Amino acid sequence: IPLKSDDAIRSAVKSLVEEVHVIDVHTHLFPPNHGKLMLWGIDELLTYHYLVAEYFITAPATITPEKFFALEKQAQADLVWDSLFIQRSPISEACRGVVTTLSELGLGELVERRDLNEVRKWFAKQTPEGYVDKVFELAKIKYVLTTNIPFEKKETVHWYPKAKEFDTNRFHTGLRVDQLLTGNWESIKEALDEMAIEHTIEGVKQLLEKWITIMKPKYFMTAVPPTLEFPSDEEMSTYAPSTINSATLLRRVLLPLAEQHHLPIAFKFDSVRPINPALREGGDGVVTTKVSTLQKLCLNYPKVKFLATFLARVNQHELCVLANKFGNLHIYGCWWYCNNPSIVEEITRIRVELLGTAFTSQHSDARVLDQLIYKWKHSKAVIGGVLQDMYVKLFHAGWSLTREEIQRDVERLFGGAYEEFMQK
Ligand code: FIX
Ligand code: ZN
Repeated sequence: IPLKSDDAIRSAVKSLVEEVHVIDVHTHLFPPNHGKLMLWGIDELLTYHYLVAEYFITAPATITPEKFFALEKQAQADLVWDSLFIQRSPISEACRGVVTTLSELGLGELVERRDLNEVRKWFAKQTPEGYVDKVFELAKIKYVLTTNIPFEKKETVHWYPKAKEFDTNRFHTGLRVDQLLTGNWESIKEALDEMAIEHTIEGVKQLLEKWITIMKPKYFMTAVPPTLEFPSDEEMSTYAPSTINSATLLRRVLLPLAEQHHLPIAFKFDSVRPINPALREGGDGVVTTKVSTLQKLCLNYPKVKFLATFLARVNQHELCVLANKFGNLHIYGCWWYCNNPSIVEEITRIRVELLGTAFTSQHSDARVLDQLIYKWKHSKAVIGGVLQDMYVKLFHAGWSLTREEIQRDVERLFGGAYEEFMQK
């Protein structure tokens, strides 16, 4: 039965978006059996690098980043809590996220009393396994994609020589290979040595093929350094086949592997790292790079599928135009400094207007499990609002709408379009 009024449409869209179970196409989460790599709980939430960077804007000169990072996690969290939640109101997006998370967990009363110690006691009673169930249920997550770096020893020990078993229905892996595009030969060499593979271009290919077999990733993922331009054929022909640099690792290793193994490459453009190294993970910045680098990849590698997200706000429009031209390109999420309601709203409007439902509206980028709760709640509120407007406009144009039709579209925007693209 068609929905008969603006109000009926708005309330249907609102509840369908709230209720949809999402596929989170990019996170930095780990399953419980990865030990300390799995981050969760109040102290991790408070020391998220977004909050640490915000803390340092106004931190006293006596607390340098060096001193801060030398403290125990709980002491770091105390400083952030006191500065950003007690001395001022937590109105930034990252701060509000902590508040939303605690409220959704049912700790509203403790938040009301600003009782950090009671909050800690509540978390101390949770188990990692039980907490994963709780968070996935609250945040309404079908499954998440994880970030798995074959060049990080602290990660690879969980996979090699013996792989740990974990819940692969809820944690899908992504093979993260930034070291190739940054030409970080030191860490590539270490990984080669670990598996006794020779230090050649062929060797790097072999290494990644081993990791594909071990990790069974759904895609390759890498950030694209701002200095990397798509190397021309002419440029490539000047390199001896054995030359190892980011251009050859891109064109002689990553792209051929993607094609041979039918693994899409998920790119992240426009980050620059670091602009203030003392802040560690929080020290990276944003820069506007050329969207045409991606256009060249899509054009020259029609058999490779690309997922892409851009960090610079000004690139979002150009990116949509690109996605409108290439069936081998799929846009995902509003990344990091774009994951703020004002920008999510703007980006989502442009995307729907140019692409309809052929994109993935958001990813969480959660590093701390609990963040799934607020990142999805906040994003859904904004994206749902935009969709309400879009469907009401369509209704006024003369198109009748049913709840089922809207549900089909919403499912696409929160994971279905990603799966369709992956299966293409
Ligand atoms: O490159 C990435 O995957 C980024 O998302 C992270 O490195 C970044 O630190 C982050 O957490 C942003 O949300
Ligand atoms: Zn990330």
